[in-house]
Amino acid sequence: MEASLTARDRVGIQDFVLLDPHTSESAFLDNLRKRFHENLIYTYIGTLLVSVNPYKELDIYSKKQMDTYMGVNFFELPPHIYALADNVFRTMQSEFNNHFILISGESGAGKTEASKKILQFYAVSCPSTKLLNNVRDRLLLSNPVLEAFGNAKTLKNDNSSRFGKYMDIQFDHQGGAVGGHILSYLLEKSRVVHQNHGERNFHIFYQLVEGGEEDLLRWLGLERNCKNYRYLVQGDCAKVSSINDKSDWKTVRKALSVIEFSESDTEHLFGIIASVLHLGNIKFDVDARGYATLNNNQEICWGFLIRLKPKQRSPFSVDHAVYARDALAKAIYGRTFNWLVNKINESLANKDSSRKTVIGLLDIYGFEVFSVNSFEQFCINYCNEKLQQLFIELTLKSEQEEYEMEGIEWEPVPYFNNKIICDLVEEKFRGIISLLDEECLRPGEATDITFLEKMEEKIGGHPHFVTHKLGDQKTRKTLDRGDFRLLHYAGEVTYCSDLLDYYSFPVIFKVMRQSKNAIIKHCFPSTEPDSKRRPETVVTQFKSSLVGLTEILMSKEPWYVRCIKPNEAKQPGHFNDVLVRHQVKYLGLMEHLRVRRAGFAYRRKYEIFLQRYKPLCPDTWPNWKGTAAEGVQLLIKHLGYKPDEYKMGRTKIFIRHPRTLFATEDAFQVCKHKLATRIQAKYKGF
Ligand code: AD9
Ligand code: MG
Repeated sequence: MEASLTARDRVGIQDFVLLDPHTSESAFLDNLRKRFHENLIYTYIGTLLVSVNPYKELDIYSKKQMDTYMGVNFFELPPHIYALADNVFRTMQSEFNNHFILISGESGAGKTEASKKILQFYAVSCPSTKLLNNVRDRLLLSNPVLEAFGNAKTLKNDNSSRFGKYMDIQFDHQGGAVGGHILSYLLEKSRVVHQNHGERNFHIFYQLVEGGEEDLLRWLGLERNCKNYRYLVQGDCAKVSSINDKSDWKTVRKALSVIEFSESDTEHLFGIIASVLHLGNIKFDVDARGYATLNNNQEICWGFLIRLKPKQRSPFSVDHAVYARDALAKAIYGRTFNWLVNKINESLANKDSSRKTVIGLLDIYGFEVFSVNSFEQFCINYCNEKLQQLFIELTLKSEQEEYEMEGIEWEPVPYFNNKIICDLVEEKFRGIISLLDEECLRPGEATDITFLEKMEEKIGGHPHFVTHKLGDQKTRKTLDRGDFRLLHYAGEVTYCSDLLDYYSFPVIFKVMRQSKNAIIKHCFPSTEPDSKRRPETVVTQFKSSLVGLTEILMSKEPWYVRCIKPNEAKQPGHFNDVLVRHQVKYLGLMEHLRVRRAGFAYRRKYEIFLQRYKPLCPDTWPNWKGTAAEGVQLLIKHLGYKPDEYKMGRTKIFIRHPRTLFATEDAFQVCKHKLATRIQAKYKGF
């Protein structure tokens, strides 16, 4: 039986566009499953790449594989992330414009791995010189450093990104990688002081304690035992079988030196990591009047990196003092992380002012649902809504609008537009963020419940918003009084309503300025905005940063990698139909396929198309007086395009299959080569 299966039966089809035109969701799933079981984790929908996490090492990322994919047309080899990377690179070079690759999918689906594979491909495949090798190493090694400080083990993923990352790789005229720039988005700072059961703090803490050299630990006053640090044990899983903190420590150390961190930078950096651990161990006693006192001067000395007077008394209750301690630990870590990103950027910066093109890589924390979801999940999931919205805008919506505008006959494909959920969160005056901001303006009066009531009053009728009081008709599941639920594009999430901005502690921040640690001094400047003037809330800042990101992306040409998680158990070989079907649905893959199939893979403005390909029929042009559209018509007649292969729009030519354009492009390359040889021959001997 097995032997009689055709190759197509066994390995499925490498581009969904080629499946039966009436592909059902089940057929889509069958194809994905077949390929997954054959270790074929990549499949195309046109130029979009679908990737299913194999949860095991595959032998498909070698240098040899990279070479195989370099400079080869998209559809000539089995789908691969290298094919996509190569195609983006070549398009950038031939059109000399900017691109970005949007990598999306839920937590643990393989986004970060995908982004690393792309970066590695560029590092290996781009033309290089000794100077560029430096840039290349720094680009590559920025990853382990940022992952150490910004990733952590969660229940969903042992190496979960807890910050959003957008990285521009800059290329010169020859296609050499000459620099880079990283933008980071909202780090999940609460993890520094609290981890849920089965989760860890950021990797760097464990790396330092497990792998740090004896001398270093002694100097930092640390013991080689994670269990001794309150900030490391709350999740009760300091050791993770898939993670080797000791060897990761060595990698990070080496990476820091390549990225040109000086000895004193690294000393100060690890000093801060240690100080956060010491801070976490500070205990407060209660004095006769109920105020918190500090008797353990040892920890506070390490913690604040300065010497305080013995028996320092705080003006807080113990609860407040603990809260202030944790707020400080979060602030220190968060600001140090930003410092780290800036420092890496300095090392990646390209000083040469000649014009460059960029490929942007977007790898952001994926959609996630836990049993308790708080402020950070709200931000992460909102960010994913925004990216889904961008995807819709750039593919489904704009694609269909373009056909309409260009007067191309078109049967519209219906799709779920998640704009309604984005609006629910971010609309001015009545979106959740606006309501949250309003509540933050009433410190002392506003509580979780007043915030909840405000939401019930203003957005209670919204079909994607549920609270206990509003009843559970929309989801038929019970809710606690303090919670609210959002029906996200990717699933329902119940949030606890303690999203309110917290108090700030200017007194303690002032203390930080006395620190001898250069990074701390830099991160807590004396020109800190006046604490009496209310700064923007964290969530509003985040919203603005996402608006900024959208603008950056909209100015570039998009490419997509949609990552799928095959099972919740992080196991190889398990393909959970229900889970995958759900992702195929919410990622909008079926709709994308329908639009792709009914539509046209390529389109070019008449002028651009004509300009590039007119050497292919040289006799026509010297006395040519017609419009660009007429010129293109002549050109494609000469090239022998069949009527069903293209359509002429108002301003552009639409080409149905990539292979048609590839054939034209190949012919063009041959023609260019011939021309160059002829010119060389002509001038030989001069
Ligand atoms: V999150 O939103 O940051 O929590 P990601 O980034 O989507 O998530 P990640 O890339 O970290 O997920 O992948 C999770 C794990 O899956 C990795 O640590 C690997 O163990 C595994 N993985 C993912 N992609 C591949 C792959 N192409 N080959 C082998 C992979 N293993
Ligand atoms: Mg990630």
